[in-house]
Amino acid sequence: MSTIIPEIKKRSDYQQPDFLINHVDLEFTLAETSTKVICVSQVTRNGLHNRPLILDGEGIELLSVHINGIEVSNYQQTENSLTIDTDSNEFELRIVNIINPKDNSSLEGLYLSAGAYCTQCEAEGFRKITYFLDRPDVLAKYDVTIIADKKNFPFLLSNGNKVDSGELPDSMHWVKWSDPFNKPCYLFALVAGDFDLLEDQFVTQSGRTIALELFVDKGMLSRGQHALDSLKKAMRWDETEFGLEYDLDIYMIVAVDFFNMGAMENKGLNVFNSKFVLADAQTATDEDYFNIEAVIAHEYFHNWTGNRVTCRDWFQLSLKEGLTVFRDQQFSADMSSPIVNRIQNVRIIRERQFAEDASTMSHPIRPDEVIEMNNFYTVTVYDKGAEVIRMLFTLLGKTGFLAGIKLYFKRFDGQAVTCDDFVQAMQDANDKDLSQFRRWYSQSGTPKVVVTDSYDPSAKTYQITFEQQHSATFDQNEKQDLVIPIQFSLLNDKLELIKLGDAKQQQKMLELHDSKQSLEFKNIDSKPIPSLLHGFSAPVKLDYPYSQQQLGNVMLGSPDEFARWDAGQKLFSDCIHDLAGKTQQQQKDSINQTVAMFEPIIEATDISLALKAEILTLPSFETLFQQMDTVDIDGLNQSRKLLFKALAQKFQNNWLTQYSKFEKQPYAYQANQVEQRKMRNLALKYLTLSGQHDVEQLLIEQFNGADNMTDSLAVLGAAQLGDLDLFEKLMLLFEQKWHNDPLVLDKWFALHANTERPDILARISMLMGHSQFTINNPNRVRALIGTFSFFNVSGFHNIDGSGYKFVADYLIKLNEVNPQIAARIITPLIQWQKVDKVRQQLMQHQLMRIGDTKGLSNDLFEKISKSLP
Ligand code: 0A1
Ligand code: ZN
Repeated sequence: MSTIIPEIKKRSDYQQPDFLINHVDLEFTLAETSTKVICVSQVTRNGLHNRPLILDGEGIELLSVHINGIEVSNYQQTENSLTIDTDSNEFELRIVNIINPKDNSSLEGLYLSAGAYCTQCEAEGFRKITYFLDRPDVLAKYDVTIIADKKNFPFLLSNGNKVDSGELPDSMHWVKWSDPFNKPCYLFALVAGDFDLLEDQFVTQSGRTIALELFVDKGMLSRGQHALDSLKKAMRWDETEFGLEYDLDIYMIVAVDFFNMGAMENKGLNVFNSKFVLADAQTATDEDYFNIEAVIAHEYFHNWTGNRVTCRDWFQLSLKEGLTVFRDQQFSADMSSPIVNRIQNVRIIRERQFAEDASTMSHPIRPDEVIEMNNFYTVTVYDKGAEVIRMLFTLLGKTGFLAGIKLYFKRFDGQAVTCDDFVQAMQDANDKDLSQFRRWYSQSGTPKVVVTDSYDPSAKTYQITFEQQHSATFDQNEKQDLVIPIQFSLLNDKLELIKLGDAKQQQKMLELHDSKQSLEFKNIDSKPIPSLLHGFSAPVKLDYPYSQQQLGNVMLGSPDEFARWDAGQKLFSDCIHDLAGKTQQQQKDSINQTVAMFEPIIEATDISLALKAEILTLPSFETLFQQMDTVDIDGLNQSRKLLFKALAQKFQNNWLTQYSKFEKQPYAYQANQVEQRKMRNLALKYLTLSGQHDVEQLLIEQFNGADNMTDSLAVLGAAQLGDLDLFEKLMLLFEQKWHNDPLVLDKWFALHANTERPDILARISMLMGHSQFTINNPNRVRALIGTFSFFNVSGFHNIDGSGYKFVADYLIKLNEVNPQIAARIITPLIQWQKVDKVRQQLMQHQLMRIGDTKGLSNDLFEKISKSLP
């Protein structure tokens, strides 16, 4: 490992800032390699002390420092700070510096994205723009002037309202923006470029008219409408559901091609990865449409949960992210199918969050220690964080939850606060003691809830016992009991619901807070089947000794759609796991038995088509992986394929019926069409796998006749699964059609990257030379290298270690270009804990190689150093 050990920051070390900045005047003169930044801050000393002012800064060329108009030179500069000693308690600080956006490939601070200037300041990117107190608890009002060449940069944008503009000699122009709201510098944004502009308006519930402006690459205007419509839906939804109205007169969204994450909620000026803005039927799938609506909403909802009330320090990130993800999940559920949404949320938790918690990167939703903050924009902070908020919602009820939210804004609007402040508001508004619940914020790991039951036929009583179990994680040995809401119901053997409790309720909620709690039900005629964890009421692993028959009953008869889906998934996964060590005949028998249980689902009329398609979808390899302590990679992959094929063959005729029964309509992103496409394309997959000889014809017809990307891509996905020559042929045609459209081509890169073939590494190396591929664009890198390492099981985990070496070689290069993306793509390599010993060693060897890289970033250092024994 590299020898310079970066500083570990601890949550418990939090100190108030020594100085505050309440107003900032920024002036940018944009030039590719030398942009001039003038930053005039109104600074006040915070408290009685005589410590110097220490500003953060990285990669900045300092020109001058003035205090109250007088140039000073008694400052000290280090690689990442500027220290200024002064006696003044209140002063104007003027800093002039130069930065180089062109050479900034980290995509943090000010950088160039395909010729346009843009910024990304969360979490700690503002320090790459100028020396500043780059921490979220320093809130200031910003006035920003941008000066640039008018021809190439007709649009000059920043936060707030445009207050003035003018022309300058040499075809330059300037625009001044003023943001009336206090904000931390991570919400600052600047964009300059030439775009196509889509304009609209939104009238708020109180009657104010808001200008909506969406900026996209030239020629992409027709792909912006869905994003704009989504924004208006999100604005209305936040008013009706949360009573929250937008607060500025203008809301701008800019789509850029080079972006590390999904999007960024900068006040009044969101910057988006173009992947989450641009859509039309030809180029975007139903999933893309869905994601765009969700991400647009997510960033919009941040205006209150994140911007109006922000985080005191970065350890509190889940304060804004967990809450905002919960809000966007509720919104998406209201906009489309709640059950499909919930299933999707749970898949993320089970495939990725459980994996994170089982790895050396395990951390609570409010981490205690951080080296590189960018490493903590995780599924734990975001998605488990949202599950924690959802549990509060379940425990307090909608009314109680909204009362808590109201109090939270009343108390903290305009402030930078902590997760504890949030829970306190929930507690006070509901008069409910949440002290034990708070442990969800400090404890990492996936709890296990073990359920046992017994029935006494003579007394007609049924007893059910819930026990919570917690194992040590890599970051924490000591664990405590949590408050776990468990929603459940009981079914009798006729699949009827048994009434529970006095209120004649059929669903019960147990608040499990002790390590073990039992409930007893009287007057029960026969041993019930428990339907457990309705709606995935807590992010836990559930353990109940279900028989296959009982699972079948829950799948067919539970009142809760989530529980029905979950029972089906368990039937599938039990079958897959049990195949190991069986003879071929035993495997066949057990597969047939499982498959037969799904027959009634295909025929079912009491569930939506969308849910039906979800139930008939096998659990992913990643989900199955997380269910085991040690995994035989090849065996698991093989077993999953066996079941997949058997389902395809057993229901061959049904798949053909499902495939053919829906009348084709011109593409629209509408619920009924989406679910029909989903079922039809699932059926197409199964048909291909079933080996029916005329399936090629179907594939070709759909490929040639498709008026939308969902259907075209489904053909490629199916052909890939069938291992057909046709796959290669169609991929070629696809590339010819879309080679000028990188966002579409990403789908093609990804399909190549997760194809199982012996020469996969040669194929990926060749694709790295494709004219549209560049290591500088995170979307390309994620599509090709990310897909390979996360999803190509046989290629990445090749027992000769070539997959690991390939990824490691790439990461060593990417470390220099974009450490943030490198640290994301390393994830599968650090998750070696469950694989066999041979692979563990191969993986660790590659981690060590990366660890020895000269100039290793903090991002990679943190992940590798934790992960090596
Ligand atoms: N706050 C954004 C996520 C985000 C975080 C960091 C970024 O760059 C380093 C960019 C975006 C969100 O939750 O959408
Ligand atoms: Zn967010």
